[in-house]
Amino acid sequence: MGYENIIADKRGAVGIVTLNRPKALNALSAGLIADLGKALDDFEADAEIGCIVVTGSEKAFAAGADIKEMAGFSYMDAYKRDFITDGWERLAQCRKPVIAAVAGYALGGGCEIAMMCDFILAADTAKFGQPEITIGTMPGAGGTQRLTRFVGKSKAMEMCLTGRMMDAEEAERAGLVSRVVPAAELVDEAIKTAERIASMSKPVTMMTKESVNRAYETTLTEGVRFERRLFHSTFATADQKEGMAAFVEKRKPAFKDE
Ligand code: CO8
Repeated sequence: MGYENIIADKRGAVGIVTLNRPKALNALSAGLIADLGKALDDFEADAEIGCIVVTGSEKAFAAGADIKEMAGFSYMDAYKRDFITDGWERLAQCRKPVIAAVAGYALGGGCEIAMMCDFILAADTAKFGQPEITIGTMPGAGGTQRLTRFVGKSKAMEMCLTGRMMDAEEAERAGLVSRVVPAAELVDEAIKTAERIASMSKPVTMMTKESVNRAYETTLTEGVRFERRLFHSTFATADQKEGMAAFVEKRKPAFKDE
């Protein structure tokens, strides 16, 4: 799995994507986004993989879209290639669970792709922000929408209008990240968490992810109905039989992903 802009690695049941453009603080060039999309396609197709981790470097998860690449775009350049939907949304469309492990800068598109993952584990060095306003543009990969859902209107509005960064502690308080860990432990902790998720029944983790995500798309009544139908469908799986039998027999379940 050789890529120019990322490192894709498989550790047991966990797929790991490390964004790897260190000289540009992992700025999200078209090439990087294409590499990320291909790696996700491979991990999704690999039946062994039950969870994916996306991470960057100690200094930067990603410092945003590649400013040098897009600086000269005309409106027509952006419109014709549907700049943003060409590849970026691949992460949000993953069916397998994806964890963002963020150290250092997660700015602009970097913050946006972290928010496309299912949850964010942050190093104590993490800094989140939507600084597009400071370079004469605005978030374009869901920043105004997803950040608002994570942290509420007031904080999202302040961050998008001023470009102010949020540190890891504030991000945890605001609900943007699930947990903060020491920077030196970030990747190990993310992999450990991913291994735990991957040890569950894979189809049931996918259903659970689908159901949680539904909460962002629908009313409470419809969301609960959707959840109920998926919950009922777990009783058609061999893994539900195995999981409950193992509990009763006081042993570890051996899920078969069926
Ligand atoms: N794009 C291109 N190059 C970048 C970017 C970027 N976003 N960020 C950093 N770099 C490059 C720098 O140009 C520099 O390269 P060089 O050495 O060749 O000059 C190198 O990375 C190191 O950067 P700095 O010297 O600036 O490092 P500092 O430690 O001094 O500063 C910062 C770190 C604060 C992160 C600073 O680099 C910075 O402010 N970067 C830009 C942050 C930003 O504005 N991000 C938003 C970009 S716009 C965006 O993301 C829009 C998203 C919409 C969706 C996009 C769809 C494609």
